Amino acid sequence: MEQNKNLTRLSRHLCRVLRHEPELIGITIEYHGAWTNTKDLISAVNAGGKFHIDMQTLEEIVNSDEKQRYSFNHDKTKIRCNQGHSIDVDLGLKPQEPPEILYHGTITDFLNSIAEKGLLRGERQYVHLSRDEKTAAIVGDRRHKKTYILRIKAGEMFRNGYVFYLSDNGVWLTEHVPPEFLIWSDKNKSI
Ligand code: HQG
Repeated sequence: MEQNKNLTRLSRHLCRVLRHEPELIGITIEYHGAWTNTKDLISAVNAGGKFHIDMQTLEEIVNSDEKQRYSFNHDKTKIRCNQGHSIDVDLGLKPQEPPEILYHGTITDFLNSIAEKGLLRGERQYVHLSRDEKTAAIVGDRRHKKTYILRIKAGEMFRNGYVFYLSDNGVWLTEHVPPEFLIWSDKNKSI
């Protein structure tokens, strides 16, 4: 149990430096592919003093992550987060046709603003959309407030020229969802 908690803390730290703040531990993220050198990452994490990691632990985190947040390259000399970046990187994802409907889990506090402006990417490179309601609910629930699930007319957006990508771990990404492509159920009904 304690071991799991440590791995979760370590994994959060890895997400933070690989997606948002590489400068925190002095690593560099390649623009193309968002890769960082695995050995450099391990040394930099350990030099930070707060966490200890070795290759075996890193492999355990990559393999056991419930959202498959990380990938190694073919020979494990490089590692990256599959999505979620706020730093400027090109994951090299190819545009894809999305399913007709996608889902977005959020909280009721944000609904007025979303109704007005649509879904904005905020700090991240893309708006994150889920392929099913269950996954969207998990995304919304992590804020521990009243969750709301929006449906997105992704097929219609696609036919209107909006570009979608599918990350290696199954998250649909697009730059902006304008309000006209949102499907609302009862706004006051939480799930
Ligand atoms: C909301 C986690 C007001 C949006 C998750 C969301 C996901 C607006 C928040 C991944 C808005 C941004 C991404 C508008 C959007 N007005 N609020 N116009 N448009 N929002 O964290 O989708 O664990 O950047 O609804 O599981 O919550 O990190 O995006 O609530 O997969 O791997 O602004 O992050 O994955 O929050 O989560 P986020 P998200 P990881």
